[in-house]
Amino acid sequence: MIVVIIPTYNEASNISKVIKNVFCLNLKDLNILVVDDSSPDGTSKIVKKIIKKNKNLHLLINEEKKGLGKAYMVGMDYAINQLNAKVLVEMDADLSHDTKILPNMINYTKTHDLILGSRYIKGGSIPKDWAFHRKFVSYVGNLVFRFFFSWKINDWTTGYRVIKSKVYNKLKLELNEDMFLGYTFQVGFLYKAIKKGFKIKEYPLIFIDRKKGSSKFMGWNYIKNNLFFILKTKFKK
Ligand SMILES: Nc1nc2c(ncn2[C@@H]2O[C@H](COP(=O)(O)OP(=O)(O)OP(=O)(O)O)[C@@H](O)[C@H]2O)c(=O)[nH]1
Ligand SMILES: [Mg+2]
Repeated sequence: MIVVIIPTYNEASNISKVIKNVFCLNLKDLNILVVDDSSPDGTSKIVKKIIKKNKNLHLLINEEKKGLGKAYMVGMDYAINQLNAKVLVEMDADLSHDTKILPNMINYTKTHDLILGSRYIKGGSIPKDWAFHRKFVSYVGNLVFRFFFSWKINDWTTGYRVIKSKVYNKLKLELNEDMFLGYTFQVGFLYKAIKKGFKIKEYPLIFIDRKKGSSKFMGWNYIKNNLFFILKTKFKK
């Protein structure tokens, strides 16, 4: 079973379309799990309506907004324990992640444990019309992670990933810290997967900027949390 996990916070304008795009791929044994943090815009109501017509769609609602990492951890536990997932997919709800490349990414699970949709390899890209500060944070952030952790990975912060369940099972106890509740989850997960020797592949991703809904990306918080993670990892005794 493959479970595509889509974390949502106020994605009412995008959620139906992303669900449709994934199911249109007609992949065998594929379910979608939406993990919503009680979005005030009613995202979960829309998902509940679609569930009535589609038994391959599931919804988890967190009472509180505890961040992206927490949503993924809750979702991955549910996907593995309740839906018997062998492969997990991380995908944003805002249509930034091209679903058409998903079958090729999943195909690489034959030879790899973790497949990253990568914006910083040949064939991949970040949006041309991104504001300067977004480009700067993304590009320089990735350089910093490469410098401190590994030059072998080009896109450390991508949120489009195919992950064998065994990778999450191996890492989850180490990720159960406050530090990983937010966006730092992505970098922390990857760092720990490399350290454990899992096989990683990067696949080109042309990242499309969101057209609807608003970004939850908080620049300063993101930088602060990631710097804290680097310091803690690199300079602890
Ligand atoms: N459940 C949950 N989902 C979240 C939370 N924060 C963000 N998300 C979802 O995580 C995904 C990525 O968030 P975005 O706001 O698109 O962040 P981003 O892609 O880095 O930023 P943009 O490019 O500006 O969209 C989206 O599907 C969000 O709805 C959260 O606290 N809880
Ligand atoms: Mg986004």
